[in-house]
Amino acid sequence: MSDKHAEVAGGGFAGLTAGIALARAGWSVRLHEQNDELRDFGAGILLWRNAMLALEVIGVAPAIRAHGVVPDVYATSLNGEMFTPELAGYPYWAITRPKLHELLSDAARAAGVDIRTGSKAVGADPSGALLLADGTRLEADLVIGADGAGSAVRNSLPTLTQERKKYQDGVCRVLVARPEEFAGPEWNRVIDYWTLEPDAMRILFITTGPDTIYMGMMATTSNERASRIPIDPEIWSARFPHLAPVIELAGRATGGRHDAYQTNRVTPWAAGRAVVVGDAAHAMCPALGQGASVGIVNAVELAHTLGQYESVDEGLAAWEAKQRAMTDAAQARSAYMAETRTLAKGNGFTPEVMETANFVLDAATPETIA
Ligand code: 3HM
Repeated sequence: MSDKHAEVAGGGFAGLTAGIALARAGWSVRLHEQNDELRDFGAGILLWRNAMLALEVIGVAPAIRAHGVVPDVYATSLNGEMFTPELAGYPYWAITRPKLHELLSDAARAAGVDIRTGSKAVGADPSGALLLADGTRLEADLVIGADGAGSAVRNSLPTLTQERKKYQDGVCRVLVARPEEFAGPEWNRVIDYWTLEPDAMRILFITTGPDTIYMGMMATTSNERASRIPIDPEIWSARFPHLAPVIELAGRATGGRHDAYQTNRVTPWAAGRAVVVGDAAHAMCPALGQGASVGIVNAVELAHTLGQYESVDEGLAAWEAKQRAMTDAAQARSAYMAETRTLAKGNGFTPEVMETANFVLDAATPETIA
C-alpha cells in the first residue's frame, strides 16, 4: 500500500481509471473535472478483451457485463453485400458511453477518489504540482494530465513534444432510442454499413442493449452535410434507405457530436512527476475501436507499475517503456485503417488488429484473465 498523493486533471475515462487504480493501491487521489458535472458526452463504445482485463483489475468489469451487451455478430456490409468475420476467441462488449462513465465515476467514489467538479487545470510543474485556473497550486507525488486531446497539462510541459495529424474522415456519433423496427434479435448486432461512391459514407450500427443503438456516421469532412450535427436525415437516408427509421431518430437525437479523425503522438509521456494519459498522450483514429480502451489499459498499468518502484520517476519511465510499443502500434494501425478505409472490405480483424485487442497488461492476474 502506498502513502503517496496524486492530483488528476480530467474526469474522462482515462482520468477516472487512473484515479480508481491508484486509490485502490492506497494512494490518496484528488481528481479535477472542469465541467460542473461529471458526465460523458459520447454515444457508445466497444470494449475488447484488453479493456475488459483492465476493467477487471479495477473491479468494474462485472458491472460492464451487467449493463452492457455481447452483440451476436459483427458484420460488414458494402453496397449491400454482407461479410461476417470469424471472431471466435475475440470477445467484445458494447455499452453506452454515459453508462461506462457512470460506472467508472461510481467506482472512483467507492475507491475514495476526491472528485472536484468545476475545477479547471491549466498546467503542471514537473517537480510535482498541479496548477489550477484560479491560481491554486496543489503539490503531489504524481500529477496526471488526463485532460483530453487538447490537454492543458501536456501543453504546459515544454519537454513533451507532440506531432499531430488530421485525416480525411470524421464521424458523427449519436445514441438513439431503439425503435420498434429494430427491436428484433436480428438487430442485436454490430453492422458496419459502407458505401464508397460517389464518396465514402458509412453507418456503424451497434446495439448497446434493448433500449439504445449507437450510430457512428462517418463521412469525409469535405462532405459538409454529412458532417453536420444534428444529423441531416435526407443525405443519410438517400445512401442507406433501409436504415431510414433509425436515421430519422438520429436526426432528432440530442447530445450527438462530430469529431474529425486525428492522431497526436506525444514523446515522452512524462516530465518529472507529471505524466499524461489517455487522449492527452495518444489520441487515435477510431477505426480499431481502441481509442478509449488503450487509455484505460495504460492508466491501470500506470498504477500497477508505480507500485513496483519506490521512486515515481523510475516507475513512470518503466511504465512508458512497457506501454509505448503497443500504443504506437495501435495509433499507426488505426491511422492506416482510417486512411485506407480497409474496414469497408470486411474481414478487417486481421492478426495485427487483434494484437491490440488481445494485449494483456502486467496488472492482470490469472483470476482477472479467467
Ligand atoms: C467501435 C468503432 N469502430 C470503428 C470506428 C471507426 O472506424 O470510426 C468507430 C468505432 O466507435
